[in-house]
Amino acid sequence: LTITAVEAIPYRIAYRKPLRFASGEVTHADHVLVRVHTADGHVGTADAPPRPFTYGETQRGMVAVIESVFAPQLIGLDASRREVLHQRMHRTVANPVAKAAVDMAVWDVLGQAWNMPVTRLLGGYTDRMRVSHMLGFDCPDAMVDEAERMRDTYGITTFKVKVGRRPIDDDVEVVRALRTSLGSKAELYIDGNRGWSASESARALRELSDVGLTLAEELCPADDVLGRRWLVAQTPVPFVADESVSTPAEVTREILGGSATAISIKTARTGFTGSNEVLSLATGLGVEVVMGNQIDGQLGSACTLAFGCAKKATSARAGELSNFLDMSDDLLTEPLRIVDGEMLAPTDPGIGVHVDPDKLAHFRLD
Ligand code: MUC
Ligand code: MG
Repeated sequence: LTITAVEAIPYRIAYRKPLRFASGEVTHADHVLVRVHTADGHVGTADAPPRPFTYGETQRGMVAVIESVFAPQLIGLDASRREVLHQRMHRTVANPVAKAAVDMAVWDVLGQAWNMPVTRLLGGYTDRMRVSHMLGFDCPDAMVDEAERMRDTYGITTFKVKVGRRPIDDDVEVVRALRTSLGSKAELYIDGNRGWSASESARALRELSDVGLTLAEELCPADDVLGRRWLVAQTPVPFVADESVSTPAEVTREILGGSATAISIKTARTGFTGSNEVLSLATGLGVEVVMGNQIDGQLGSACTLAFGCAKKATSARAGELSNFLDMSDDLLTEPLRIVDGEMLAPTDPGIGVHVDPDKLAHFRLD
């Protein structure tokens, strides 16, 4: 399983409609496809979505760090020696999404070589996850229409609502409208992407106290250290740390510091190996997790699904798996399917999905 090449292929696929949220907007999947080749002919594949507004990575920067720093460190190494691989990559600080994609591509190689789905290698807890759909900013009517369409077409009944706009009343109105339209059984939670101050967040939570939210995510910045602790101490539902926890150490800091009471796990930023570390920390510290979405395409969503299905704690809640539905096209030979609000983990060896060479040739930018 000697690694012979690590490719970083930039590609661009348009979204049918942009996803807007408090820290930015995404109109195109300007991602990087990472492929790890081994001497015996295995090719592991994973996806790296750059999020400059979250981690500072860019598409060109990710290609550069993978080709010029990681590839020379990894070529010649046996793919099964993941600890060596990680120690080498971690000589470079930051770059979480580029590292995560290399990690997952290597797991894909191992699954293929050992003839086993990665989700089984990681734990094999269940074969399916319930799906949560993320609703980007729009007017109340449009957000309600989208939620109803997701429910009627795919059976999805869990929704994460983007908030963090000013004045806060606009978002409060949206969440109320969703509750009215979807009824008491639908699960609703909010994600502010750091858009509000701690006091605005507290006011919004008070105004929404009768709406029955199940989670509140990154309503204000973690860097507002005392304000955020003050907010979390009065939040009646788990307060999810997402972009404030891109490493295991940050998980420890946010939880022990009282700045979060739940963790969003994103395979796009911690891969499979780092997500395992984050999950162990979260369960060890006694806080809940949710499988988050980095505005992933189908390959990235398949990775989230593989990890989510592998463990009891990650499959307990609905995972954010559906935003690929808004892309105008994708790279896979077989599209992922959502039926009755659930997704089934792929059963082929490795990550278990396959890139269509013609689609890649069409969308690649290099
Ligand atoms: C989320 O949960 O915040 C939006 C920006 C990003 O990096 O991820 C998404 C979803
Ligand atoms: Mg979030």
